[in-house]
Amino acid sequence: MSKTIIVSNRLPVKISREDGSYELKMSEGGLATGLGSVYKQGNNLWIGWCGMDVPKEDESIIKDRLSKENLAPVFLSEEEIHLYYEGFSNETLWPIFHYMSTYAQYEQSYWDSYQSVNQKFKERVLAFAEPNDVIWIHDYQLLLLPGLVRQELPDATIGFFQHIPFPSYELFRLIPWRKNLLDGMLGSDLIGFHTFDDVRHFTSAAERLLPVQTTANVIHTDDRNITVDAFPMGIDADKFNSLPSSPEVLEIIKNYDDALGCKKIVLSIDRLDYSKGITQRLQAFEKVLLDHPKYIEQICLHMIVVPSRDTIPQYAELRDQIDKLVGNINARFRTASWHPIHYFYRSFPIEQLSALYSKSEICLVTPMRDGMNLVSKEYIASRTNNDGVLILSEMAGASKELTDALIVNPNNLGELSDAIVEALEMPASEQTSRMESLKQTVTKFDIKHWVKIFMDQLKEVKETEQSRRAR
Ligand code: GDG
Repeated sequence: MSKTIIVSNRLPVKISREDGSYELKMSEGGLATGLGSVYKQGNNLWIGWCGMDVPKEDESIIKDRLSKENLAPVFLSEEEIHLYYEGFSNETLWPIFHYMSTYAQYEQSYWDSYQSVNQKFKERVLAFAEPNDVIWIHDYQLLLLPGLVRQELPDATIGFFQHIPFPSYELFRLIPWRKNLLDGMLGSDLIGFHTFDDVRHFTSAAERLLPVQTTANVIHTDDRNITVDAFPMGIDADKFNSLPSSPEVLEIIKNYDDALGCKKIVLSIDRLDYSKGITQRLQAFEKVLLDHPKYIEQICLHMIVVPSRDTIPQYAELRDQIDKLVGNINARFRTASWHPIHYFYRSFPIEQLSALYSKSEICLVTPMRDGMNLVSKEYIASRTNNDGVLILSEMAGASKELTDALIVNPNNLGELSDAIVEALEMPASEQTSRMESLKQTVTKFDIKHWVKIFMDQLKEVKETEQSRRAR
């Protein structure tokens, strides 16, 4: 019987070492939840890096522990993490794919390691895969993997989904190894992105750089057809909708009522990343206080920045910039009983996030570029009274679906601060009509729907391709 294999850079599990033994904690993230219905069944499995440097002699312990959960680890050395993950994935592909080309490094050693780690993943896939299996590969760390697997298993069904944007050709062409990356991706039968713009950029790059033809969203190589399509990812909307009424979250909300000390809360939640527009958001908030002093002692920005990639110089620099901006704004505007920005550089349990989503009158999501942005959807799903206002950057994939948010260009400081004021003043009836329509979208197109439509289309394109070949 055929099985499904999910492959991603990281496994949906956190492993920690305590007193000489290993502890596993399953991830509660959206992708892990959505794909749980797939990888936990029967012989299906999920292959990925286990998230830590494991001593050789302990590898078999980890393998055995994980195999009980249908997980298969790939072991990466510290050097591989540095060159393949921090290096090529996050210092070459990430900035280019997010239109920050001046941040990109083109290091031969990064590329060499990216190739060899993708080979390593291939070996792991081949250790489990059989000819009729369905293999679903995720994201920009593994762009070469579909092609590598295809060479060994020509009949395998291979899907690939990229969670970050695909840039326009003029950006993508900057990468010295651009053709190899496209060749790798074209090993798939179905390639998915969050938006049609990404689909368009990808097919255009393939047409310009490779000897392929395209008809609509199908790319024809000499011997195969590859379908490219948009699959906007959703969230576990039921979970975010029911969390605010759970006893744990109600307790946190009760404590917040006394502690937050401002009439209206503007919420901001991101990983530390220059693509997320955090400094622009701070400047816009400052402009609101400057231009509209009536909001002093009335509003506050509750800002969570989750530590991420801070060994990479640009991330460390960004952290310093944020510290400085927050310090300046708080020093400039604070009063004896109030300060405008509550800034946290750490991550919180999901119950705490849920409490903040339900307490905050406004959610400010202003990335310079974002594949989708799930925070915007989680905020909507958490608004059980159908009030609150989402301010959303037009550069986030989510803006294509969430058209009833206040949509802004994050580079336009004036527009951003006007949107904050508009949100602060928005009548309750308008909030409700916008939020009801947003909620319909987020509830209908949730994570389960996303997994289903991708898997269904993968099956369909494979069947079409097989019957074409049989003719
Ligand atoms: C990539 C793409 C695309 C945040 N703080 C905490 C916490 N979070 C969770 C949120 C949300 C997730 O992290 C962030 O998701 P995003 O979509 O906003 O961003 P990326 O991490 O950059 O994800 C992105 C996504 O892939 C999916 O395809 O949307 O465009 O860049 O779920 O809730 N979770 C917890 N504590 C925190 O403090 N537990």
